[in-house]
Amino acid sequence: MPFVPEAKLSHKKIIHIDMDAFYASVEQRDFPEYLGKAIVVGGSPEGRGGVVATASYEARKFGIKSAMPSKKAVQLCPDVLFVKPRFAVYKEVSTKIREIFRRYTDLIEPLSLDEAYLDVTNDKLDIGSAIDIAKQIKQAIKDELKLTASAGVSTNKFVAKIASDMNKPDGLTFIGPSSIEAFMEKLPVEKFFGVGKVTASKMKSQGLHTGFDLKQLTESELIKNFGKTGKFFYQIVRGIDNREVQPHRETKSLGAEDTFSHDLDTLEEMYEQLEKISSLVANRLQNHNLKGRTITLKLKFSDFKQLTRSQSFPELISEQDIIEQTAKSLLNELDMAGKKVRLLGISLSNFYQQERKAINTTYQPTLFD
Ligand code: DCP
Ligand code: MG
Repeated sequence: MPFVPEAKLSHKKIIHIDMDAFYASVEQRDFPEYLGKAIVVGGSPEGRGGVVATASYEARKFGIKSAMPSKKAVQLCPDVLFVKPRFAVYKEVSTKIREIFRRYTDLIEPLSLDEAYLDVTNDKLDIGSAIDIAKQIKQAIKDELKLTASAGVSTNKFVAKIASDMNKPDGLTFIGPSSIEAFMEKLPVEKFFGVGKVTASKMKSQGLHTGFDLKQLTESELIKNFGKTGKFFYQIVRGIDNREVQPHRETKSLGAEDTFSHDLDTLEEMYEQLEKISSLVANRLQNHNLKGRTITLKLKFSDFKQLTRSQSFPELISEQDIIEQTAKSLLNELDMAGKKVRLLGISLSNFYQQERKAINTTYQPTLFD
């Protein structure tokens, strides 16, 4: 047997799979009249419109994206077709892709209906090569579900997730242990977990453009500058991410948040953002078939200080109106004089017990929450 250094033996094999333009691809699959067309799922061209859940690749060519107000989508592409979401169908496809994953491993951590981490260090079929497993999974999704997925293969979750996004659609990207550090050094700061537009521009103003630049800072400098995420930056630029794939993670809360390109200092601007965010939260709750009793508003200020305020209800909530009104009234109770807000978020928690067991995914998991 050839000599294998111990460090090599302990490498995990992680795959991150993410379906391509998920809702839109399902609609194009089931309704061929949408094939080759610019379509968006969610939102509507009339009235308040709400936001777009996702856009077909044809629509993305016009600059249309997830979470964009419908009005903006129409401005970018007047011919865009609005399609009503069919959550039950997406849920069914999601169950089927998880069944495909389960042929290879039970260590599956879904992040949303269309995305999951798989730990295939010891795969059930003894295939061994994570790249081969990723190829087989992609092929099974194509053959059995007539959809495409993109895969990232690496030795940790962070790099696998970035990799799955690199060659979309229908991509397969492998970043092996010997290339992780070089890869992280070249990675633009925007791609780092927790770096929104504001942090990115703050980093750039300090001459920090890539992982290489971040690597020149000490751990305490990073923590001082970027709060608790700084600790994660320190490790990940060195290729270290020891988070396990967690197969039975319960949903404790589900929500959405946004970091703004400029700090908000008027209540009007904040209200406007809360409207958008509550529409996203309501979508996601529907997506996961969840209702909760507690609504939490989260704010992060320009000085990185953060606070949350919650309100609980006797009954289960999932309606956008209630979420929006509650978030606004929680905001009204705060003394916002002279405060600048860089992030707003709304989440629901305190789910109905039965649902809580059935579902094991949060939409955008936060590393340190
Ligand atoms: N979704 C949503 N609201 C968002 C983002 C996404 O409702 N702000 C829904 C619609 C997407 C699905 O979740 O189809 C999966 O999200 P992704 O971020 O993976 O986006 P897509 O699969 O649509 O596109 P991509 O090919 O970039 O993964
Ligand atoms: Mg996707």
